[in-house]
Amino acid sequence: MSKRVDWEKIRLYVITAQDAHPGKSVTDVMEQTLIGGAGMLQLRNKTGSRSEVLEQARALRVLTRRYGVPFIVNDYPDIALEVDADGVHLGQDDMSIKEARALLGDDKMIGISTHCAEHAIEAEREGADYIGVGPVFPTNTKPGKAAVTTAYVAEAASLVSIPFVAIGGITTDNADAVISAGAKRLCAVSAIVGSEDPAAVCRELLYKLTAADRAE
Ligand code: TZP
Ligand code: MG
Repeated sequence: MSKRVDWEKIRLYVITAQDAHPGKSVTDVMEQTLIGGAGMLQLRNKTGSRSEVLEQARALRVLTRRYGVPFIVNDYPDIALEVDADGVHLGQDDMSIKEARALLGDDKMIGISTHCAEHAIEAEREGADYIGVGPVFPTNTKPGKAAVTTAYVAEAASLVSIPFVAIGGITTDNADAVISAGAKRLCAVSAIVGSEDPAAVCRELLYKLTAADRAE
């Protein structure tokens, strides 16, 4: 697998959380999301050592290959390369897309978090393969970050032609509003991996996305 991924199949992008289920490995929790239909996974570990992140990345690479879905590593392009992940996810304060492209080559995906129209336009111009659009709603996963609201989702839908995923505080209760604003793809952490039944939450979110397709 490489950046030649089939975005039609990627509607739900799920990101890891550490310690969401004490006693269960991140890999076990993420397998539940794949059983529920997640189309792409990201390892995001802001607290662990490099060796812990590498170990989790290796395990998630094996898992995602088994399910045939793309796997992205947040923050560590070197680990993305080492485990042959499908790409890396950057924040606005990380290395530039150009620098990441020089490290990763043309075959890997580069995604970047964006928080306003200017970020989205720049990301597309610089060659990002996809963007995150958010946080749509306030979220404890990114505390202190102002919510961009569904207004930015609607703006992104009309501004960029690369795929975008709406992210930030998205739950089964508010997903319809995000989809109505123009999101074809959703991304979530806590609503999915913090749930007692991650597979069921994935199915519900995917049902909402495909119901919106049918209504088009
Ligand atoms: N980037 C923008 S919002 C966010 C990230 C990583 C956090 C999303 O987590 P949650 O728990 O789905 O709100
Ligand atoms: Mg980062």
